[in-house]
Order: sequence, then C-alpha cells, then structure tokens
Amino acid sequence: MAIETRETDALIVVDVQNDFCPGGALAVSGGDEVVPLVNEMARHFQTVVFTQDWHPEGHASFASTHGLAPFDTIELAYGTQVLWPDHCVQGTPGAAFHPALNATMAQMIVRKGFRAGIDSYSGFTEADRRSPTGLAGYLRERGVERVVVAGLALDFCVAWTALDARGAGFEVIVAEDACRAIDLDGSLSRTFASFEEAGVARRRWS
Ligand code: VGL
Ligand code: ZN
Repeated sequence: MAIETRETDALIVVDVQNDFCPGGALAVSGGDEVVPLVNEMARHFQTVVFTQDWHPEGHASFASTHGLAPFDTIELAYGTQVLWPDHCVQGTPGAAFHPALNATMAQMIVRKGFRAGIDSYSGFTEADRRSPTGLAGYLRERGVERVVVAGLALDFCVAWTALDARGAGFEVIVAEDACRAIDLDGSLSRTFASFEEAGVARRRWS
C-alpha cells in the first residue's frame, strides 16, 4: 500500500451511501467502485469513522424545497448553497450505507446535515461554519494525529471534511483512488487548488 499507516492515524469514510452510488438520487459516477477499496483500507486503521449525509425532508439544500432546479444556487443566511436533488433523507434506503460497505469497521458514525436550514458537507463543521459536529474533539481524545480521507464526493463532502481536518490541526491525506467526484462547474480543479493551498496531501492507497 502506498500509504504507510500509523497507530495515530484515523480513516474517515465520507458518505458512501446509496444515493451517491449509481441508481441513487445524486449518483456520483463510479461511486460504488470505492467500496472494495474502503473495506480493505479500514482493516489497517485503529480508528475508523464514517460520515452519513442525513437530511430531513424539505431540507434547505434540496432544489424541490425552493421550487428551483437541481444544481442551481441560492443565497442562504450562511452563504451560497448549491441546490441538489432530494437525497439522503433520514431513514430512507437512499440514506443507508452501500450494502457492500463493511460498516462493522466503523467505531463512530457522524451524521450531518440534519438541521433543516443548514447543510453540512463537512464531517467537522456545518455550513454555517459555526456549529461543530464534535468530530475534532473525538479524534483528539483518541490520540489521532493524522487522518486519511476517502469516499464521496471528492469535490464536495470529502473536500470540506479534509480541509476542516487540516484546519483543526490534523495532518491530512486524501486517498484519491478511494474517492469519486461530482465535478460540477470546475469544482474538482478548485478542490485540488484548495488542497494545495491548505497542505492537504493527495495520495493513492493502491
Ligand atoms: C454531498 C452534495 C450534497 C457529498 C452531500 O456527500 O459530497 N454532496 N450532499
Ligand atoms: Zn447532502
């Protein structure tokens, strides 16, 4: 493996849920392809955290809530919000983890985006940039120094999670081959530029 894991590493697996896989409401091309790799990776980490996008019906990030088209943007109190198809509605099959994802490996599952008016791409801080999920404290208390991030989508929830991990003082590696991107209006190249600027490393697992 190209990433030598340490005892003080954590693996953060972002949003490997049915709605982000082919056939889902907000399918990421090849999203299901990360599952075998993520399952393999998880065996090498003492700390494994999953994030789960977990929206109530009528969520502020849903285009349908505003009578607008998916992928339009609007201004909310906390800034510009991309509008998505309804996805990852709490308790629905679309919000469940991909059936082949080995969820028994996760010690901690962080649900996010559960407040009707606030989105959360990041597993650390909601889109208002004020409300922490508690994940940074959890990792610090577990003695974690470095996080490896994998999952969906590379240019949204993986990106925000990786950048916030860096902002919280962790060393961060994004395992690129264990991610897939949406790539909306240049979002992927902007993501790579922000990784470069923030000191988030991009590596392959295999
Ligand atoms: C995500 C858009 C909306 C993601 C979540 O997991 O990247 N993207 N909600
Ligand atoms: Zn979402």
